Amino acid sequence: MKKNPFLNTILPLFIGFLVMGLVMYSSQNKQSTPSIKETQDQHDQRMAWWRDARFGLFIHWGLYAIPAGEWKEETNHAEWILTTAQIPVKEYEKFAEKFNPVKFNAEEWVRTAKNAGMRYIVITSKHHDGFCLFGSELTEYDVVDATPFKRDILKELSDECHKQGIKICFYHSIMDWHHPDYLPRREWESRSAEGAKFDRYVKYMKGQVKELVTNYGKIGVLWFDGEWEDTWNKQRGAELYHYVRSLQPSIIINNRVGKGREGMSGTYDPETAVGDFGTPEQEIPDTGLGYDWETCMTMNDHWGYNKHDDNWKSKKELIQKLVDIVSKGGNFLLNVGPTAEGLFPQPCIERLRAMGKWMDVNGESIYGTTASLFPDLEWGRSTTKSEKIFLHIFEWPENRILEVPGLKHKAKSAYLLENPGTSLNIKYRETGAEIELPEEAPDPYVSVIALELNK
Ligand code: H79
Repeated sequence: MKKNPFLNTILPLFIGFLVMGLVMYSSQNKQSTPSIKETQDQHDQRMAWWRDARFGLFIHWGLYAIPAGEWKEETNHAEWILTTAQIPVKEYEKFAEKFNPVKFNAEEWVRTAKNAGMRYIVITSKHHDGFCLFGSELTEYDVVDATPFKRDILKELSDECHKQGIKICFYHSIMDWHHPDYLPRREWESRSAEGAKFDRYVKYMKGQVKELVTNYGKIGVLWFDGEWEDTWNKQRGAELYHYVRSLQPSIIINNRVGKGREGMSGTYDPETAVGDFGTPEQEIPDTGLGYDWETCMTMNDHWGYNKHDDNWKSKKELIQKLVDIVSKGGNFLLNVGPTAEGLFPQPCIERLRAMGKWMDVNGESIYGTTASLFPDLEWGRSTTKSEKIFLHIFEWPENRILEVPGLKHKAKSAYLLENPGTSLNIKYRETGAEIELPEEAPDPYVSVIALELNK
């Protein structure tokens, strides 16, 4: 029989290389971390509640609420005060003796978030200052051991979240200015770094993360931060990501767990870096990013409570930011910095109330929607959900004609979301549609039109 060189030589060689390649690939994987594999379907299922939610509450709370932004002559500090005011760790620790937020009421906080239309809460379990808002067995520097308050704040808040049906999520800082094994030291400090072992710090942090994901029921998101110092690296990030997933497989983790974040824009390459979503900070990208992302933002100019900061964004700005973000396929994580007494500042409460009122009427155009089908709408934004298109009008056209360039698909009906009984007239032109509007914008912030499509 004639020899077939393909079957006799090339194919076995090819298979040999393939097997070798696979063995090398899997052993490489083993060397770094046991990775959690999931199909696209499984991934989509894991992300489903978060994509549906679109709107969450960020809470920055810790010892820094006590100085409330003030140190000596300066009034511009907040959660960074240990570093920005160069307060020695021993001195900063003394705030713990004064931390007694007797007005803290988990039921009220959760209700306020829910009434605002928020579907998840992300609270600082530990910020860069190293102080923990939960009872940790691994340190005394926490609310239970070091403060007169003694109550486990995360326990009360997570219990209440589970009760009221809203997701509880934790922000946990990788950077830690308090732990003796964390490196590097701040340049200005006098604490010696002798004997410090970063690996021991990582063990501590992982231990705490284990407490967070095992003692407080089901956690929605672990939101890491402070990953930018040189001691943190790609491998440590990948290990931490997979470790957390191994403890709670369905948990969602932000991209700051690793080293993939590209500055404050929060963008990254989800194909090569760990993390489930991008994290633009204090900014909204110009367009969607092609993967999951969440803009986090302050209501004034500080994350932690600053009693001098009155630079509040208006209700209109906040509602328009929410709409802008959702129209680009992102989530909005809006921050509140509670006082040392345990209260949300009054301006926050007023803004959350206004957002909730708007969401009560227009939430359908936010929850579970996907990004705009139109590249550019000069009067506002748009979102889509199954057979509906929502048009968010920021500027009510004076001629009462809303131009929707590119809309050619005939709609079954068009109505104001706040009054589904209305029926708006649509004219179709070569370039798109024109919708006839009533004289007055029905909403002072953003009025929404729903188009039902004939599918
Ligand atoms: O937790 C919030 C911030 O504390 C944290 N991320 C959000 C979610 C954050 N860490 N770093 N940064 C934000 C950017 C760094 C800003 C700084 Fe500064 C400029 C640090 C020191 C100078 C801002 C201004 C903080 C202190 C002064």
